[in-house]
Amino acid sequence: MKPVVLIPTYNESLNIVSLLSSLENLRREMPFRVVVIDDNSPDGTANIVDNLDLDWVRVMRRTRKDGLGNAYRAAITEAIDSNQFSHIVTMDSDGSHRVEDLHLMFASADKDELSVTLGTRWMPGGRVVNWPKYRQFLSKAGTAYARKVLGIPLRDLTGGFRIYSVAILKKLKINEMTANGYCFQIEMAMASDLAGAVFVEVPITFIERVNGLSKMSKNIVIEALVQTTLWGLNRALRPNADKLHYVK
Ligand SMILES: Nc1nc2c(ncn2[C@@H]2O[C@H](COP(=O)(O)OP(=O)(O)O)[C@@H](O)[C@H]2O)c(=O)[nH]1
Ligand SMILES: [Mg+2]
Repeated sequence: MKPVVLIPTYNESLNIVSLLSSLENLRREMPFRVVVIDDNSPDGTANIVDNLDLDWVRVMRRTRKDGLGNAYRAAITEAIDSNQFSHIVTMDSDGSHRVEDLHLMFASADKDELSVTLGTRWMPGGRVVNWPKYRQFLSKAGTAYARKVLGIPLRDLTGGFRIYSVAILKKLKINEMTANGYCFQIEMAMASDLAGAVFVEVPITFIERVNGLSKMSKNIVIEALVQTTLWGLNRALRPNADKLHYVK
């Protein structure tokens, strides 16, 4: 495997150094590279990473806060086009996604050419720690709704801790995707499903951040609800149209 780990950041100066240091330990077993995708964080996250001067970490500097979906799509496209990687990992920067779980996820990721490995909270063995009740509700309800409306039998559709094989990503029309908040994760799962992904769900422990602020907002929840409903209606009214839209 030749993985690259993509880590989006917005004002994560208090979290990014310790995450990179944990990842450095895991690199002894799996020498992946890292791209930090920073939206010009006012707290200087990008400079902090550059000053660490790690030859396995690169910062993709973007000009302004432009949403998780746009940040990921830019980095995913660049990683695919570089032809250097076999797998792309997506991971939060705030310590919620544990490096020890990534270790377990790597073990599942090379089993199938078209694999998508999902870090999953809502399955036996999965847990959340210190997450407020309303966030747990939003996450569970969001997955349950998307699962029902889109007919994708997965247990954590909004989670962002994943490993995609580059082979499955190459089948997708990434530029046709528009979801920008956390429903980016739902859109990626839906498109991968349409492209014939082999999903593997790995239980993870999600730990609420200790430092810095969540970027979750009401608009992000509304976007997810509206988008998922529209995707579901589209799917019911025009079967196969979404496959043409998302799959090359
Ligand atoms: N580059 C970039 N990263 C973002 C943006 N919004 C959120 N993130 C990052 O995405 C990850 C998840 O966001 P977070 O605020 O922790 O969301 P929560 O865990 O759902 O509360 C963190 O690493 C954030 O820094 C954005 O607009 N641009
Ligand atoms: Mg978080």
